[in-house]
Order: sequence, then C-alpha cells, then structure tokens
Amino acid sequence: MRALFTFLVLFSIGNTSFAQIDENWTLIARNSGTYIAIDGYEVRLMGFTSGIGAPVIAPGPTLRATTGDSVKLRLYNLSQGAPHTVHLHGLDVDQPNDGVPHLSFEVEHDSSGYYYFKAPHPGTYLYHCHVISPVHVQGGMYGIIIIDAEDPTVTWDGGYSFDKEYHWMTSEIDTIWHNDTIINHEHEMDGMPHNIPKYYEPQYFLVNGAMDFQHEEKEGINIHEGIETKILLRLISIGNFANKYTFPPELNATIISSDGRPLPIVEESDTLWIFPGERYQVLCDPLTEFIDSVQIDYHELTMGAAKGTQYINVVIEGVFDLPKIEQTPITFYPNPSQTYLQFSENDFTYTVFSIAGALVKQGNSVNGLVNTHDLLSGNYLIKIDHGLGANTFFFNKE
Ligand SMILES: [Cu+2]
Repeated sequence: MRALFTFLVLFSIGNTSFAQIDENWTLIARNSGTYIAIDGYEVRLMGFTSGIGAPVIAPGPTLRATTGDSVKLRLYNLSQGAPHTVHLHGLDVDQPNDGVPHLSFEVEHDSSGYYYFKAPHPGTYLYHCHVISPVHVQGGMYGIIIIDAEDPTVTWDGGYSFDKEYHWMTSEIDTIWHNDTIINHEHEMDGMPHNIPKYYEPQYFLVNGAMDFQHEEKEGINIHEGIETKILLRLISIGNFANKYTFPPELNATIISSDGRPLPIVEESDTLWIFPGERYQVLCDPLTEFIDSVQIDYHELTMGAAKGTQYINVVIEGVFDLPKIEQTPITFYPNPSQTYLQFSENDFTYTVFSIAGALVKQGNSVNGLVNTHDLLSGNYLIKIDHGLGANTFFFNKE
C-alpha cells in the first residue's frame, strides 16, 4: 500500500511538471548567415533562425512565453559543422536543460535536442550558444527571451503598467572573427587550435543587429498618439563591451529591474551602465512631448574610453496629457555634400561623427550653415542640437 502510494505521488509529480506544453519554441542553428555592415561590407554569421527558409541574422528570433508556462525548446542543428547548444541565460532552469556543454548536452549537426523548463518570473532574458561561447556568440548565436506577466500590460504581478515596449540588444561585430576559419571550425575535441582574436577592436557597434541609419523605424521610440504613454525599455547586452545609456531627461527614466528581478529600490536616472550578459528594464514616463535620442556608448571593459556610439531616435508627440511642442521638420541640402551643408534650422550646435561613432568635429551654426570642406570623403552622422531637442542625420561627403 505504501509502495503504491509512493508510486502514485512520484507519478503525479513527474507528470504535473510538463504534463502539457504551453509554448513550443524552435531554433535552427545555421552557419549560413550574413551580416551586411553599414558600409556594405559582408561577413558570414553563425546564427539561430526559426524556419529553414528564414534568413539567418543576429540577433536570432525573440522568444516569448507567459510566466508559469511549460516550455519546450527544440534546437535543430543544421550548421554543417560545429555542435551547438542553447543556454537560457538568467532563466534559472535545471542543469540538464541549461545548455552548458558537459553539464547538459551538445547537439551535433543534423540532429535535434530538446530543452524543457517552466517559464520563471516575468522579465527580460537572453539565450546564446554555449559551445566555445566567445566564438559562437561573436558568430551571431544569440537572441532575446521575454517572459510576460500573466497580465502582459504590467511588468510583473503588482508591478508597473506600460503602454508600449521596446527591446534593444547591444553587440559588436569584429570582422576578423568571421573572415578566417573560426566560423567553419570543427568540434573542439578534434584538437584544432582556436586563435581567439582581440575582443576589444570591433569595427561595428550594433543595436538589434544594426547601426545608425540601418535601423528601421521600429528600433526608435516613436509615439504619435495616445492618452498617456508609459514606455518599457528592455535593455540587453550580449557584446564584449560595457554600454553606457544616456536617456534624455524628458523621458523621465526609472530603472526598475535588473537581470529579471525587480530592484528593491527603484532609481530615477538618466544614465545606466549595462555589462555583458546583463539585462535591465527601464520604465519611462515622459514629462513632455519632445524629439531627441537615447545615446548608447560602447566602452572597453576596462571602463576605458568609448570605442563606439549609437543614437536611438525618440519622438513623442500627439499624446493627450503632455505639453505640446511646435514642430517643423528639419531639412538640409546638398547630400552628398562637397563644401557645406545648409540646414532649414537657423541657430544650433552641431556634432559630426564618423559612422563608427567617433567624434570628428563640433561647433555652432549661424544661419544653418555647416562647413564640410575639412572632412575626408566618406559617410558621416551629424547631430543637430536646437531649442526643441536634437536630431541626427546621415550625410555623405564627396
Ligand atoms: Cu554554437
């Protein structure tokens, strides 16, 4: 009788965990991806995709579930070479399902592996391949995981409500890692040496896999109507650099959670440092309509100087309960430019950056004129800071 009782208890425990799968995720590992840089330079990527016909880009598909869901993740390796795993970074799943090779399992070419877990507390997480991770992560094998609260309009049970959300995943591309045999390497057990290049000299600094004007409108905060606007930013770092975020003060940013856990004391702050593997959630409750940008600096991990900068545009207008701005769109000509740029705005300060984000020159403009005769031929960004905020434009110097 006692044995039967024990059996029934064990049987029911074993079955309640994953008796029913609420979410089925699929990631297909490929090494046939392409990263097309802002200057047209192309390198090969390893990456995750959701369908065999889907493009292989980095980050891979964003995976989403509701807290408490039983999730089954299938990893199908079609990469023609190296084994791969999916490490569920920050989800606190049990070791067999955590995708760390030797503690969990690796998935060889042309086979599938399955991870099972219960979606933990709501928050922002990430996944990446954990096989020779410096190489496979640089290769492009990473993506975002979002666990929603049961009510998806709040950050967590009893947490903050929000109307719109954006997720920005930062990373870098160093073409040296992609142009030699690293991406085509055989399994580490074959004894082939891996030459790990410098990690601190990437050529491209990315937000959601793109930089500067490559960003589609969706990356920026674009709000054009509403009664009130609370914005949840999900910030995720999977690069080798420390990211310093600078939010415009009008955004009224509050840091509410770190690594999937609510912060015991929330902090209003216009700056935030995020280190590799960290995720932060920031709640913005704008004070006014405005146009500006969020600045993301990419610092060496020694906290050295920023090696790159990205600007994410912010446009908040047409919101019922916010003070209004008078807005006339700023234009300029000619582009390409030979000796000058003429802006429609009269008086402003300007900063010219290289495409990699390095400061090239700055100054004040009277009558909307900016000299470009001293610039070398190439592509640049110019940030115009005027009375109502700042705008960044791309231009080419002939
Ligand atoms: Cu891998």
